[in-house]
Amino acid sequence: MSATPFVFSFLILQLLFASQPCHRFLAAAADGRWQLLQKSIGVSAMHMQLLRNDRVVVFDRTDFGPSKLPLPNGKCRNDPSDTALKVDCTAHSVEYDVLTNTFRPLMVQTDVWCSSGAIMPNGNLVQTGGFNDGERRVRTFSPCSTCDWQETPNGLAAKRWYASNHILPDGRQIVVGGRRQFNYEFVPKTITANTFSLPFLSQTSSGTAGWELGRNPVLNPVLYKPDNKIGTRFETQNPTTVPRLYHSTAALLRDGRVLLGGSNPHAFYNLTGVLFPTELSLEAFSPAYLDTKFNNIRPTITAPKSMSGIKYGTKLTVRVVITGKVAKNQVSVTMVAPAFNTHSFSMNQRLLVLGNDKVAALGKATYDIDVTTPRSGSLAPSGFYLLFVVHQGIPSKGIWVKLQ
Ligand SMILES: [Cu+2]
Repeated sequence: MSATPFVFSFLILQLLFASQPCHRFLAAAADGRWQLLQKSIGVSAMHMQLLRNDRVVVFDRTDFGPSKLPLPNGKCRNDPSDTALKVDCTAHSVEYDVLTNTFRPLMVQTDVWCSSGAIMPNGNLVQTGGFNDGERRVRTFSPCSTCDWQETPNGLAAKRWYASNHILPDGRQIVVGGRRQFNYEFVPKTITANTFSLPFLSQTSSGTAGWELGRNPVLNPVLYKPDNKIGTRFETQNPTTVPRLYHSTAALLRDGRVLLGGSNPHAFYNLTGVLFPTELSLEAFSPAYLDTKFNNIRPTITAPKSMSGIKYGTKLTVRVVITGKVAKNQVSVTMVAPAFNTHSFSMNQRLLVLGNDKVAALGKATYDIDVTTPRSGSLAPSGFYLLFVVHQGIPSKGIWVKLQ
């Protein structure tokens, strides 16, 4: 299921803008750039998870009728309990490859609608719950180019639709709540009782952000700059042309771009005749910090190599190349956990700013940055992180590291 290569689609976009000189994207006043990566991946990106191989698992729901992407090799899902289609030969999940801008269909067996998940210490996505026949499922996706979903029936002790997950210091996930579930549990299950009451969890009493009631979508991203003076910390970026409503997602990629998908899905992939149609496209947003005018102060990490293992509470030397003038007191090393995205927010978020011990120049443009890795699993559970070097607010491309 390969599609337009990245470079090609980017050129198309540039041409499109060039032919519309009055297009507001060209406004000099604001920053940030949008790329349409895929016009349609066939499913709506209601949930997204970046994996350690720079591929993103995307899924929507099975009770929506046929998607716009057939399953390969005549595969079909036979599901007598599905509320829309008992036999469905289309995909409701895809794997999107960031590096090649291609995607392939994946097969979920049960309804994953409005579900939750997190990356485990071994790098596998463990996703939980959903709707109808999917509400007690635990599903695993391990990163490999031919892998597909593995499902465990009754993997959850309680039915969970709209739960929230977070990784714990010991590497388990806590799965909290879900519709009418005022309790939490752990994945993998413990031998003893696995649901614990949490009575203060409650639902909103009124109001809704999605479906036919959503209005006034926000098209401009906002960059938050925590070190700026109060009153100047939010920087508005250039707008997209694609409204992304309630069921939309955004994931930080290793190269610093943000992948966006999903919106307001309508039953049966209804793409016309509604205010905000089901959105099957994927876009990339390049915030102002990726502008080429910052390339002379942008670090390039040359060591360690991506996928290196790092240990707790030790000195780590990160080598970078910065061609321009370096402000040694404005260099930091960060680690970002790949979050699980759904409903316009990310669960299992974690951003670590490592203690910067020393920046030493080695020749003309090469620098060694000594930092201390996180002290324990309480600060950073074991697993895969994106490590970035940030200089004067401008990030390098990330590398994957495995903290253990
Ligand atoms: Cu939802």
